[in-house]
Amino acid sequence: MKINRIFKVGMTAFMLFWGLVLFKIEAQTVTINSGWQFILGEKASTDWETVNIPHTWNKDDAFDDVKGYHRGVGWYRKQVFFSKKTEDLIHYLHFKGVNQETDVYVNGNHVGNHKGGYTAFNFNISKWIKYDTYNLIEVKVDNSHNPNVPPLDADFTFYGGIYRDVQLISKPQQHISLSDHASDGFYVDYYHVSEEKAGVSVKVLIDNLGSINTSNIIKVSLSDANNDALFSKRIKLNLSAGVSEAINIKLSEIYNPKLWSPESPYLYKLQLQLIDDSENILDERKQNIAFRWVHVDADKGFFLNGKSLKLIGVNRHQDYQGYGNAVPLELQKKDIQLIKEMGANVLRNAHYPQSRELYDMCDKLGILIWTEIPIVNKVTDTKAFFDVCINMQKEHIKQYYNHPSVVMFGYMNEIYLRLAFDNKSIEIEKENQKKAAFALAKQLEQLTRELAPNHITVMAGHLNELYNETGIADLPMLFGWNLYFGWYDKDISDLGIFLDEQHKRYPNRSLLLSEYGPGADVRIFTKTPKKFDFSIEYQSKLHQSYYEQITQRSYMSGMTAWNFADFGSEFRGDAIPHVNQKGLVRYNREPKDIYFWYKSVLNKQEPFIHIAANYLKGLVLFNDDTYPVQVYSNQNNGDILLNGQKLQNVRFKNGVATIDMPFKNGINTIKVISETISEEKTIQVSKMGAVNFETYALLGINLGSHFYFIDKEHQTTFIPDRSYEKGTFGYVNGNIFNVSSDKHQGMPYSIKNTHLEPLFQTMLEGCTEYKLDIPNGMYKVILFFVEPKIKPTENIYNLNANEESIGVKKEQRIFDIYLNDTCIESQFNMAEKYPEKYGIEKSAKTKIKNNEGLTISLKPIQGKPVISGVLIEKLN
Ligand code: GCB
Repeated sequence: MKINRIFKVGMTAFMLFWGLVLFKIEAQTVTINSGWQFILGEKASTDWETVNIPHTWNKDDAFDDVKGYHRGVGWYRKQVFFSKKTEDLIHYLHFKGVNQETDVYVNGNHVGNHKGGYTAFNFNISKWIKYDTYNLIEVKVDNSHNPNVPPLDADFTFYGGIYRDVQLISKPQQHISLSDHASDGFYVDYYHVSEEKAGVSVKVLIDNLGSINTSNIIKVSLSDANNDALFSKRIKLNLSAGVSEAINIKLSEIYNPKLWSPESPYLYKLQLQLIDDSENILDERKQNIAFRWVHVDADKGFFLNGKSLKLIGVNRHQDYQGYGNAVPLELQKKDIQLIKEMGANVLRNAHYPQSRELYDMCDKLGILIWTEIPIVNKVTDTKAFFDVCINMQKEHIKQYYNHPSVVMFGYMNEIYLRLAFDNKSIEIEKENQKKAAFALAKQLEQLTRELAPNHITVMAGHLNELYNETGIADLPMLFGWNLYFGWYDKDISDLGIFLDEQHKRYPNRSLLLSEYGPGADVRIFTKTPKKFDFSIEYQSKLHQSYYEQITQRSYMSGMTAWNFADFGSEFRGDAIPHVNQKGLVRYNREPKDIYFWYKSVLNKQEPFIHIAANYLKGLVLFNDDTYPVQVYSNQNNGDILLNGQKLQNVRFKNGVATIDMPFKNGINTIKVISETISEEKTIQVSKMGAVNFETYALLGINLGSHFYFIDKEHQTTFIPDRSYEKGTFGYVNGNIFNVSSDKHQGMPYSIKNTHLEPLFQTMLEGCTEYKLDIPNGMYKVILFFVEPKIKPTENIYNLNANEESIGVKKEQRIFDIYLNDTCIESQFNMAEKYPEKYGIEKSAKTKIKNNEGLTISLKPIQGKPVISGVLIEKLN
């Protein structure tokens, strides 16, 4: 009795502490996202926090200055009340996405394990449930590296947690199956699809989990987009106790069906009902379906409904600034809207299946989908790994099969990437790796063709002969090349040359450009865009050229830009560390200029003009210098006006015209007038003759760099460096420091203690004198330094070969720092005094007199001095 009371009191406290909600469950689907208890690491009695799903434990630590992020275990738990009234129902826990291995327990009983972070799974938990009381659901999630679960290695962050909805699905004992790889329990196929007629057939799986035989009816109905009924069919079934049945139902053909396409995504509605002998509806499903057919031709590219269609679109990762992968669905849906507005007709969900709700949107909006599972960079040659991959592809195909938007099923990305950079394994090991990847690809290809016979099978590879040599590129129906000419490899113009050569060598292989694009940071702009400088201009240049090269080649099925949005990749040291910045929109989905350029070439719906000057903040020009501004439009031509004066009439070729703007000092207004619309933008420009501080109080210079860098922290734009000429400023000696001769990012690493990577990463080396002919007065001078020679991290995406000048140990460089004759720091030795990759600011006040200007001297004691930036503020 006493024990019982203590228990009750304990339970009440326990329940209050957990903030439980009591709800009654009937035959229904309930999303149980709120009020979970969570603990990072192993289960403990204290330190649980309350969280809501979607949830990840890596939304912050994957972006901090500390290397790595928590890859291990996290526990979730929740109490759920089950009423006795639901005792006859079958209860499933449905997880839409948990990264990456999950173990589920109900009242302490292990109900199941699932491997793989991007597909849904169900567990029938009925036999462990206690009624008229609370039931403890515990979920152990583990995102540790597991050699038997893909992805093993990839350029994106593997955020851990329950990051998609969790549902409790309660069904009568006879229901449309939930046990076939967490699919919807039915598969829609089409027969005789043509412009004249089209038919639908459906395979439905029915489970009778009760202990008696039943007689039921399965009813299939088809209606048009206005809900007007077209056909309906009822089939009688005798279901034996404890047995699952598969029923194939063929509906009559429709004449003159409305075909589905990006311009006209017409959807029909299919409804399935399982009915008992008293005409009660036991279970039902609804699915939008569409009539369309696709094929690829090695010479003529991609065809939809028998007509050639150049696929042009984007790849997408699912994460979002501030959320990791636990992104509210509404935000994700906006992505699909943005992709449609851009005019894209294709979306590659790279490198894993994404929320099904987004596929629903693509069905409705008319976006074709390439969907794939995350077997990326390498495979493990074990049966366990192969089994997980096969199961994952089964789940993937079965769960996504019915979406009309899904036309391509893929299963591998750049599977030879690690092998190509492997300089540790011996030849025989490499041969084995080649064979293992090929063997797995062969199995997955066969499986995909069997399960999805009306879809196109796909795979993507990187720039390497291995895909040809092994023959892996000829397994899928369509092979995607991920090509980064003008970024990781050679020049932008090499794209077409490479593709033509491939097409000639492999005339029967259908090709698509599955990835391309440079990193771009909206804080960086330049008149002289270069490879790896992260400027918005280089992004525009590369995308525009790629578009031209692909659209000129009819054998190319299409192109999908890498990437729709910037995304998290923890090990990266780009201009924003831990983020891959190749997005057409930023990590917070704010469009970069290039997004609008795509819109101008792809979206012909409404007249559109965009002046690509959103990010030209703090532009400084010397004397008569002009600045090239791009205008994007889907119009034929337009008048360009600057400050009310007509400069010229331009023709928009491939959506773009570039105009050299003779800006004046101060605010400038650019106006573009086309036949139907006009667009205006103002931009603040400082014209610089002598360095006189008349038009600005702050002068920041990005040393060793050709680009402007907008720095919100110091409220200024650092301007490009130059060699000294009397009357202005610049370096007297020294060289631009680059870890790689053809890449212009200086050092591609995350720098601790700062967000100003583009300022620190680029620098001058061996500069002992830097002169600024500034007028007399009091100044505050800040100098920026970082030691560039550090241990390289293993980052094959940034630089691949060619890291000539990166040292393996920190270099001792010791120098004195002078402002004119005053030494502000002696024996400056970064390697010794500061942590690795640490951004250092040295600040001092100095008085300039006798028109002597300012000379910054870095007097070497050992090694060559380096310096990344100068910021000068005139005090009086
Ligand atoms: C690739 C990979 C992709 C990377 C991308 C990049 O080829 O397929 O996962 O994120 O390159 O940005 O380097």
